[in-house]
Amino acid sequence: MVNCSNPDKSGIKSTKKVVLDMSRIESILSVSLSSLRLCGFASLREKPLALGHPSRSARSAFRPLLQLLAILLLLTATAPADDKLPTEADYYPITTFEIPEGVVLEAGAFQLLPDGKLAVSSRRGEVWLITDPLAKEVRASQFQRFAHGLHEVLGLAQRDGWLYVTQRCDVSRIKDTDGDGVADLFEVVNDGWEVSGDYHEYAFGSQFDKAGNIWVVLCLTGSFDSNCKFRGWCVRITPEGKLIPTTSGIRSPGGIGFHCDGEVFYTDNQGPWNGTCALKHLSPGKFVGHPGGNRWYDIAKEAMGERPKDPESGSRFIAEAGKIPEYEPPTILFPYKKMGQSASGIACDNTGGKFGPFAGQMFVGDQTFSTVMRCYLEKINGRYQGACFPFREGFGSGTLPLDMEPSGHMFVGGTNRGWGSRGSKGFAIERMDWSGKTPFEMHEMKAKPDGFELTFTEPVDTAKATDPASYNMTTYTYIFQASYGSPEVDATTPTIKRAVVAPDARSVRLYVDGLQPGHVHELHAEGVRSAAGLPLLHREAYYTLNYIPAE
Ligand SMILES: [Ca+2]
Repeated sequence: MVNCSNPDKSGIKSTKKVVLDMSRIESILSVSLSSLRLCGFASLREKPLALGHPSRSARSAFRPLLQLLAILLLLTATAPADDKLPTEADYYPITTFEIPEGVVLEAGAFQLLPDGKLAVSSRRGEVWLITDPLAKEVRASQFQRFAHGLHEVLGLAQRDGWLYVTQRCDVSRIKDTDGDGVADLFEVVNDGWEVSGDYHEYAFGSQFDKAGNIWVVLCLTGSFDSNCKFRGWCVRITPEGKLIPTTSGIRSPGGIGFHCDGEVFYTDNQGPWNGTCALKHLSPGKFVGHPGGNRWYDIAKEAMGERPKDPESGSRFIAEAGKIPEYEPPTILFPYKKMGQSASGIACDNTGGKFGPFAGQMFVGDQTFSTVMRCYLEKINGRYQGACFPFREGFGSGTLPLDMEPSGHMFVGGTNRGWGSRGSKGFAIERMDWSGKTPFEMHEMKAKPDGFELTFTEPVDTAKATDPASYNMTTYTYIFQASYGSPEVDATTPTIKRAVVAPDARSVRLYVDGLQPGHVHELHAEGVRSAAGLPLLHREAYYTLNYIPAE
């Protein structure tokens, strides 16, 4: 096979080793065949050639010619085959908004308003309104400043004509009472937590849940400690403005949001008690891993009960989950430097197909990699777990907030102040749209008692998908420890015994010997092809197998 770099790694030309494989070469050459047709190669024109699929007779008739062309192509291997393949941009183009000159709009949160304007908050404490944010091009003239003087707004929600802002020190609500387009009424809704002035004490706020609450995740004071009230906690702010301590164990959030079923999740970042970045489920009464903030159980007893036992440093997530009833292990681990380095905003595709084939799935940003990842969640033994997949890279700055609109458009905000990012701009506001074309992707990765089931967005080439050699799987986990981060540990290599393709060619059952509870199962499906001959747009998946289903 032609072992090139993933085509979505934009700008990286493959120089890796090239091994001959006729089926792949034919796929490369389908383009050449089309070119020959265009050039008036008469006998080819008589064959009913579908683009990308030379018929069997055409293949045998022209095999010597194909082989010659193949050798020529390989000899001039400076033109990698992957350049001919579709890219992420063919399916999910990005539109970059022009930000007014002189404005530092480090995006913190989005909220679409009933009048169709998009509110975007900034880390510099401003709120801007963007008129017609779904336009083909969005110009600086469409921006108007609505509020300023707030403190690092990382949450927006709207209700009854008020815009609710989660800022570092409180949840407030603001309103334009005289209709001049600028907020003039500011009210504190709740300020029941404290700040010390430490730069790390971020407060990320959700939109409203079904009961009308805003959920706020409060970063620790730095990485290890909680120097003032409720740092390291998730709290809910009720419609009446009351604060309810909800979940302990937070370290350093990068975003908060809802799954399509209304459950609340946040992202936490690599550091103490977090071997790598992760998506975590926020359930009332639970503890999600970092005990630094647990000193506040004394004032949270009414909602939370007694302080849970601290986890044992050097242990593993699943071992501690077996010992500490309140502990909720990470839902999805994002392997460090593979999927990203700084997990951020969360958005769910509840558009019923307007954003493409991933309805019901979750999207999560990564600030360092300037990406949006995709997550498939399922509930096993009453707890969420699932797989993450690469989805889209190439955003302009460090991805922070994501917001999916019912129309099927996703707004993506960026900032890289404090932490560098692959996207080199200091800040960015962008929109990701679905082009209407369906990418060939792994759609879901479901845990089974004896392996996994993969579903695909397009039918697969049955012969290739049935070959266990089309797949490669390894497993590993992370140390659950008080010191910073963790390498991948406890690595194993399970055996994929059989791969069975369903009659509709839309799914494959992988029968695996050696599943490891508590491990990430890293799958590479390099050999899989669609029935139309394309490789997967993204060939890797990472399933966090906390629990193996009984059936
Ligand atoms: Ca006003």
